Amino acid sequence: LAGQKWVLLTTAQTPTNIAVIKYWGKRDEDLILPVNDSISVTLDPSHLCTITTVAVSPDFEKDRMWLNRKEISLSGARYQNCLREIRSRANDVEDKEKGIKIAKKDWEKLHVYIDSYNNFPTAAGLASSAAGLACLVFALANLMNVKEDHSQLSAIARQGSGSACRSLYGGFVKWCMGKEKDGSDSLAIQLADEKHWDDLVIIIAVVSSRQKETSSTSGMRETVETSLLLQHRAKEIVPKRVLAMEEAIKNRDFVSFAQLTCNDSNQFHAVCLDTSPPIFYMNDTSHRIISLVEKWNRSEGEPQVAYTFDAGPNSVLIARNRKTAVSLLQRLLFQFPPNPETELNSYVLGDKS
Ligand code: 2P0
Repeated sequence: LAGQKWVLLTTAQTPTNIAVIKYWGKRDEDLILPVNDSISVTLDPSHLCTITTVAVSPDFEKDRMWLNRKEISLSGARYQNCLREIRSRANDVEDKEKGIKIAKKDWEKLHVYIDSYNNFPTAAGLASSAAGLACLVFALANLMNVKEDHSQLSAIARQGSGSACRSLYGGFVKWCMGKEKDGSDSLAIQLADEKHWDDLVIIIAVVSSRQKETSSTSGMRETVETSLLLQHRAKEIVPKRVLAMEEAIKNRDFVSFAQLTCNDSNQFHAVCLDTSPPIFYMNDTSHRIISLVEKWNRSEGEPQVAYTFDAGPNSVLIARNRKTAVSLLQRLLFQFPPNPETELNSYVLGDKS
């Protein structure tokens, strides 16, 4: 950025989120409106996250973006929608130290540079778009002095990627599907903050860091078009499950939380299998991890660990406390001894030591 008249910049860091009641299927593709509510847990921001710096300068001739140090196109509708929505809410900005003054009306003419970096594999089913788009919207909102609250910003992030709306908050978050045609009430709310249930330990077993074959966007489009099971899930199953999950979170009821989380993950993958042609996100290693957890939970008489899998084979394991997490790691390492052939690595999240 050397040689510019002036540059104003800001940096934001946003964690990814993992759904425990899944979003899968849109009722409006352009506005990104889902067919059901979803609930997620936001990870500790010091682990899997996106870091985004946004800069503005009168010398920038067009908007540009770099993702993981490579320039990417901003011409897609999703980026354009987020940029337009944030710009339309921009306010006066003044940096007295640098002697910079930007009037509200000037934002329409000024261009931005965006530098975004994921500290984890992109598009490998670890919700990179969730952290990425939430971070982009949050950073731009800070730069442009947007006054909207987190829920209103979440409705903008949603237009970049559905799951991104849930990354604007920490703790447990619900994306309310909303009823309005314009999507104004399809936004995220916080159910409980990050301190509410801090016994939980999340372990992500990276089964493969390869990019997935079917993107979430095209996968869910095919599911909406072909799966009858999805309609039953969205209308009959998820509304009841969301209420039960809200209750489990409120009461820190791990038994119910784990059962609902595992059931919902399995139903999401059943819906993928019910798609024509079928979509397979999990692999043999994923299935072995499910068996390991199911057998252990049954032998203990009640769940110790919950598992959930997104649009990829990597497992997210939620242990009820640190002691259980240690035991889980031992079991995983015993069954999948680290060697290049198994491809299984573990990251321990939520470790405060
Ligand atoms: C979720 N997933 O609730 C579900 C579970 C994957 C499986 O949200 O098209 O990347 O950008 O709205 O948000 C992945 O979908 O899709 C996702 P778009 P997105 O986390």
